[in-house]
Amino acid sequence: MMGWNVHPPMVSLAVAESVTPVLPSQEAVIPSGEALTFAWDAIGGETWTLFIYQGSEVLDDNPMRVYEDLTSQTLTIPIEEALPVGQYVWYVLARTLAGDTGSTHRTFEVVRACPADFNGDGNVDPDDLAGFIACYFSLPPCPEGDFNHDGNVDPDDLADYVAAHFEGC
Ligand SMILES: [Ca+2]
Ligand SMILES: [Ca+2]
Repeated sequence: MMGWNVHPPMVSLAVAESVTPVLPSQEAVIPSGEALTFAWDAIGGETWTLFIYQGSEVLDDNPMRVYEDLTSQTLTIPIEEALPVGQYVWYVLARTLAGDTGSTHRTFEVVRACPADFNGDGNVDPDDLAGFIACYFSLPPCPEGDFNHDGNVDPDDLADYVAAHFEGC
């Protein structure tokens, strides 16, 4: 008599061995308004969840974006959903029925595609100059006042912004 040929269900019983961020690279600088592609390597895993946090630290309760149930090891955020200018940290969870495996955390920064467009409205006009000056002279200066990204807000930033402003984009 022929036996029943019973196939077990296709279920992974092991957690993923590893998941490793690939793109964007650590501390990548991405111009605003561009599609942004994330990619990761994984050993094991069935689906992936991508977490993106604003700032430079993972605050577990408060991701800015969560992309769940991804079935490939890449995700592109389209231009229409582009992230605003700022610092971000991200990681990926590789998920199986047996549990989750998290990647290391990576940071990246979204910067203005046109630095002189200080208010990000697509034009360089006097509003941008006024906005930069207000930022520069506020106490304490707002972080965007560090126009040359050297960690300080000082007269070099004002000079660099004014030069960029009159150069335009
Ligand atoms: Ca503007
Ligand atoms: Ca500076």
